[in-house]
Amino acid sequence: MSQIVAIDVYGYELTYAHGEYVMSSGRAATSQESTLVRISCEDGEQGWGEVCTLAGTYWPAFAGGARAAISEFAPALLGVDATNLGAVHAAMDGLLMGHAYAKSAIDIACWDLLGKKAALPVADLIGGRVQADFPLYEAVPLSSPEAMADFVARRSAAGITCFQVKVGNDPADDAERLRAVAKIAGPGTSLIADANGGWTLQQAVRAVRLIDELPIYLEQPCQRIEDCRIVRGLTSLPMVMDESVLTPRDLVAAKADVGAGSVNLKLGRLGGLSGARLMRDLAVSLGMSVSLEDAWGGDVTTAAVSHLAASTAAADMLSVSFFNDWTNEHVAGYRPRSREGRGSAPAEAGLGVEVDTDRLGEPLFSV
Ligand code: 0XW
Ligand code: MG
Repeated sequence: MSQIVAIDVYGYELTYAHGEYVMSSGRAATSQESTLVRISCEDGEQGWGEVCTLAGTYWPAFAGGARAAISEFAPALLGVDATNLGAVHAAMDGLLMGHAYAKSAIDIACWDLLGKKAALPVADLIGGRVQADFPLYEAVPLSSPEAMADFVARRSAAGITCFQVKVGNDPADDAERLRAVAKIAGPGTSLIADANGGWTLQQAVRAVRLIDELPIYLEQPCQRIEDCRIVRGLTSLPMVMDESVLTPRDLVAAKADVGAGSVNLKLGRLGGLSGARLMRDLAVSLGMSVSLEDAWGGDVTTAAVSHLAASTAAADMLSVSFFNDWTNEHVAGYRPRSREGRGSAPAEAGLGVEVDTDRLGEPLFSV
């Protein structure tokens, strides 16, 4: 039992480590607004969570929305037992429907707290540590074929063996991008072409005709799940579903209707570690592999993702990202830290990272 007595909400800026981050449909940014929450309990225990939405056009969420939603339900969390995740979600859901991304930060902080109380790393609480370490992927910002091939060459030299290649603009140009990257990628490297739903159905039909022979996965070619199903029917490329999977029902549809063999699970879209663990276990039981991450984030997000990945069997995992390698600002001493393209989860209790509040300034607000 750890009754919540205070919630502090901090904002900070995360700049992209490789210049400009570009996705389909002209979505581009050099920095993102992230939100950290600290939950304090009457027994002196504290937990940290983070949510970073990737601007306001990646999914229906934005930094100001996360902060407004948290300020809405935070008062209802005072007095709630932070180690009782069911009670925590009931308190939030009782005030606000949806807004899974805002709830995600609170959920992660409560898992951190529960782990500290139990003196166990979060990985031990959400399935058990089954991987000591795991390979990390990095996204290749959408650019010219040459610049994208150059990114892959540079980051391959740093030990990265999986790349998510951003596409989803003109299909002929995208095919050039993918060919350039496939040419430079080593034999042990996996490539995932992620259109982020940027192709119309007609564009996606043209695209798969041009890229069908390449050794790549195809992620979320179109926005609508029914368009992805049509595209899957026209290509032999293995498919990954991302943006359109929000619920267990969507996940079953991704497998049964679309024919996707993998799903990209993001903490913020699923209400935190609780929702992501549920979807991870469901995906694995459906025979699908999973990509594990969030939309964006810093050290705290990376720590949460590391525990989810460490508790997922290697055979069930398609990819994992450590966003603290993609961003320059480190609120927890740049931990967890990747090594030669591989990540691992901290061994300490909870998330296993210490946030340095001196790096954050004053909270945006507290309840
Ligand atoms: C959310 N993203 C756009 C950020 C990272 O590049 C992962 C990615 C995705 O869509 O999978
Ligand atoms: Mg994606």
